[in-house]
Amino acid sequence: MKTFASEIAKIRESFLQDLQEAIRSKDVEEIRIKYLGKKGSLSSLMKLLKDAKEEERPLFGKLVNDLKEEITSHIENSLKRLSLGEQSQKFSREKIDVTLPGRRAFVGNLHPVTMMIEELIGIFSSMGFSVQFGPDLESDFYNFEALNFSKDHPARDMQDSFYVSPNMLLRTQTSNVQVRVMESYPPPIRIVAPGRCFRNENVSARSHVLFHQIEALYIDKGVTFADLMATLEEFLAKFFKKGVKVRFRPSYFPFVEPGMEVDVRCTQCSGQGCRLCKYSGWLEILGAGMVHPNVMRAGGVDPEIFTGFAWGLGIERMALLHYEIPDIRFLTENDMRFLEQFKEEG
Ligand code: 2U9
Repeated sequence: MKTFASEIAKIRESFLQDLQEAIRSKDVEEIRIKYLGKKGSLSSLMKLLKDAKEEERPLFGKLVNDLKEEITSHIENSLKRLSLGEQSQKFSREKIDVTLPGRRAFVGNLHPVTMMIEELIGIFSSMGFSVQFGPDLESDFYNFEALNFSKDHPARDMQDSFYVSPNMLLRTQTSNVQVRVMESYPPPIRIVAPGRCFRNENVSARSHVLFHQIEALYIDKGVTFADLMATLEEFLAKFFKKGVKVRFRPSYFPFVEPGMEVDVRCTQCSGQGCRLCKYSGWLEILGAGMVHPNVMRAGGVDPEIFTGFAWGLGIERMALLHYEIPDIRFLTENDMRFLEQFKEEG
């Protein structure tokens, strides 16, 4: 009896001592485990109880229970007290200063190639052209055959185009879109087709394996070369601002006849000769021509009834000229220091 009662007193004393030293609610939790836990001091007392004499057991049991109640109530009180203090400390630490200016959210901007495409689409939609898209992966028919490329044309070579199978390749120009539109809709057709194109070239400051084009097609009864020249002059005046001088040079493309290349007077030196125009005084802007009768037939349009014009333009080339970018590779490297320069004000 004596040893059991003194054991209880010892535990009680050590508990009160421990509790006095507790600073945080975490400490109190540890104390709870130490005394009331499965392997705690009170559990060991219960084991002693088993060895006690029969007549002493009820009294011992009561003593253990009383101690357990006392410990529990002490622990609850300390936890309440400490966690209140901890909470108010946390609140004062996390105080929000509502008068501070807000943090700016990250705002991105359009890619210069996208801005260029949108500007060109804007001009052509104001002239009555609608926008059409087509697949990047295309069959030999839509990429070459329908466009009057001869069987032995060098562009068809494995070395110049990216083939994924003998009959399928990454398109080398967006003309596949126009052929598909000619097949699906009767004239009049007045569309522009922007999109990605791929050519197996050596990458340099001026050319890349991935680039973008925008091509146009206008087919109706009585469309003439004069219509083509007037449309291009109007477009170039809108794009390069009024008064720009335009030059037409005869050229050859398999899908048009006759074909030409179109230059504007150098925007930097007005024709004096500078690095931008390679001292020629002119900037080569696009290629154009009257749609070849073979191409009309391949698209299911009768060239005896309808005529049409088409042109094509490299977007990256326009972006380099327009934004004075020295190297085409900047456009695909995703360097934020480069891209952020195209952020608009505001
Ligand atoms: C159809 C019929 C004719 C589109 C044309 C060009 C001339 C041209 C180049 C410009 C720079 C390609 O990106 S570039 O290297 N394009 O010179 N494109 S006529 O003629 C077509 C298109 C579709 C059905």
